[in-house]
Amino acid sequence: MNMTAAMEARTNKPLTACTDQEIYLALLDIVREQSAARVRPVTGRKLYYISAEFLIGKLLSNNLINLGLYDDTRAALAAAGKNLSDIEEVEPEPSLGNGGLGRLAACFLDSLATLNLPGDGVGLRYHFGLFHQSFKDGVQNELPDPWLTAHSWAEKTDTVYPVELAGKTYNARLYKLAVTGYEGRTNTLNLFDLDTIDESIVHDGITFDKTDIDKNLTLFLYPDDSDEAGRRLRVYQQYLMVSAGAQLILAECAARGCDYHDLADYAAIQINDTHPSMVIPELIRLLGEKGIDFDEAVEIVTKTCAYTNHTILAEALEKWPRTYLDAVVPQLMPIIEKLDTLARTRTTDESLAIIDGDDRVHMAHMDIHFTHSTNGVAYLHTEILKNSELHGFYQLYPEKFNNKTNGITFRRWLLECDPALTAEIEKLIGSGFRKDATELEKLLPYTENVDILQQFSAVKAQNKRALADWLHRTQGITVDPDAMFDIQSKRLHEYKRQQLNLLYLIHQYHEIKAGHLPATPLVSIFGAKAAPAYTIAKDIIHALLTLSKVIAADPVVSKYLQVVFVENYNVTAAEKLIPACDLSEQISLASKEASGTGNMKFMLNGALTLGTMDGANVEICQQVGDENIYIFGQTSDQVIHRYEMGDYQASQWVEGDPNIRRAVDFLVGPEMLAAGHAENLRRLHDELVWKDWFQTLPDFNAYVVRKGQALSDYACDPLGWRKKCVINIAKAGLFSSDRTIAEYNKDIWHLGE
Ligand code: F58
Repeated sequence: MNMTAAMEARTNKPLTACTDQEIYLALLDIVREQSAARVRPVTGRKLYYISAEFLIGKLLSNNLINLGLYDDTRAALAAAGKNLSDIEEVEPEPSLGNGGLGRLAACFLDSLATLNLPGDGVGLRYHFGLFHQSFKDGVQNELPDPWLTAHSWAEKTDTVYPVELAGKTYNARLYKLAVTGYEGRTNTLNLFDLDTIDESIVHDGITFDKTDIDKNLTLFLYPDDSDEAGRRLRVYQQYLMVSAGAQLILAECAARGCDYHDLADYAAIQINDTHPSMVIPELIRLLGEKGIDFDEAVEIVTKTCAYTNHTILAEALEKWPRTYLDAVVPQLMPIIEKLDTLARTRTTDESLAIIDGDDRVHMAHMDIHFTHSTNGVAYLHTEILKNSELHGFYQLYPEKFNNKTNGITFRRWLLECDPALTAEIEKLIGSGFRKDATELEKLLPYTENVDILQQFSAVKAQNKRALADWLHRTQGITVDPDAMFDIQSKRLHEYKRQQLNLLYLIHQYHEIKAGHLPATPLVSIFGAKAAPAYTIAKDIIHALLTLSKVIAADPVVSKYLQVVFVENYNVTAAEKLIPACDLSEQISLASKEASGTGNMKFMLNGALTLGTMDGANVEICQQVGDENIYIFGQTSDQVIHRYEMGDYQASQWVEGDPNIRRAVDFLVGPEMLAAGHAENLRRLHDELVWKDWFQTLPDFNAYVVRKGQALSDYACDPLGWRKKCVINIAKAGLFSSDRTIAEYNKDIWHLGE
């Protein structure tokens, strides 16, 4: 396509005379037209991936790549003296997700369309997303994160479904967002919203009246659930999503000739974690309205639906008090009760019941009983589900359990975010890896070639300079691109152990002051949002921001160490950080990170992993070999054993180890108290000394030693380091979401058949 002509046909003036906004709108229009041309008819089974989150990131460049228009667009713009990256900045990032689970959903949509599989997403059109994070006085502040503009990618339709909430009928309007595949078909992300939402009710950050459902229902993703009104609001949201989603699914299947008895031949529904679990009783209810009796409806729904578990943290497995469901979705409670009775005919084990003795409804239990597949998201995670967390269910339904190790789309996480690396790879092995990621292994023979290793080093250096520029421009932060870049970017959670990294940095501060200089200057970069009501997580952010100030003010230490906390970490920021990373921090407490997907993105972009044997790190280690990854710390068996013994006392580790004591006590020492807030720092200190639920201290020394090794390898043997990086890139093929989706399709969905 002649992109200059196509754009100018829409702007009605030469590109040279257009603003970035005008060019953006012209490109949006071209992409819409081109994606529409790739919509294909559906035959056989179609997937509906229902998820509270779709963390899709900006769409312009991704769509241009997938439609094969990227290079031509860049060239056409360059000829007019314009830059595609400036045009990209016009686009707001959609705030439809939070973390790994939401980003996974987005990668899956990309792979489904790329593999030419019929598969749509179903979710909600949040107006303000999770929140926009800003730092004020060293503390996280939450603000709305607006992204909807008059020209949003999600298009309003005339389709409206009635949804009954607490006895009142609401109209769920459907918005459709085109999902383009790489040289593939176009699918749809279906997002529901209410016309009555009133953004003006939000005040003082992200506060609003949680009871005014007409006006608030789709304002925020995961509204604060620290009070009852907030928890009920989440139930309202979930039911809006599943009821409208179920009506859409039934309508689409009926339009293709389904008589509802054969629903499973037309639809496969993947329940992404427990937020959409009410789709099970809702479908049974709707099938009942179509004249299908309860027993048959249960059978149909079980055959149609499958469930993915993303966590073993008990507090994240939703259990709704029956009183909430009675109040918000009274039409579902009789069905959930019948499902509970039916489940009890299959097992006498009370711990597997749907409704427990305290009248709480266990959403995951309903999923496992009444879907045909339950999967974990990495080998280790699935083993832990089978052998401990969900062992009773595994004994009851061994055939339902399966593993689907997560993956990432290489279109966004290599082609789009790292064009320099992509070009380097292409020069060596051609472009086959774009479609078949395992072809990256063709890089392996080049790992002995010094010239080529140096070229890879040059690409990394270029990406680090680009990150330094971006940090300077957008956050006012200056970093030295010649230092080693060490990055921990992910949701803020104690199990992910940003606090372990914090203690290391304090340790290094002391070591440098004592004259024990590190092998290389280090820039430690963090990106993370803490849930607004998660106090300790916010204290960890505060401690890192305070330490950053303390180090920057020290003329000696600041020559070797810098701590950077990127504000408002999101997909756009990730795309800048990941290509520039040298050392990727994947340091969760073994057994707690279900998979991780950031670990895969960093590896693919030529960073080495410093990590525990947790989640997909285990499989990364298997792929690259022990010598090309920095593994440390307790194994999951050791961790689980320590929990079982119940005798872990953090204070003994503090008392018994002078280095640990020095690092922990520094949090409440004069330097930190002078720069930060005593209340936050004391609370974090006490948490670590008296609780440390995620066993940071037992892994502290191993972490210090292993990280020291990584720093010295990086500084003393740059070619050896680069060789390891290229091996990581070459072995990343397994972690393509195309592979993951092909496995889901083969084992669970059987789409198009
Ligand atoms: C993540 N879960 C897992 N949950 O933590 C990660 O290991 C995995 O790689 C990823 O899913 C994809 O499988 C996750 O992102 C959430 O964000 C929860 C949503 C509900 C509120 C609490 C956090």
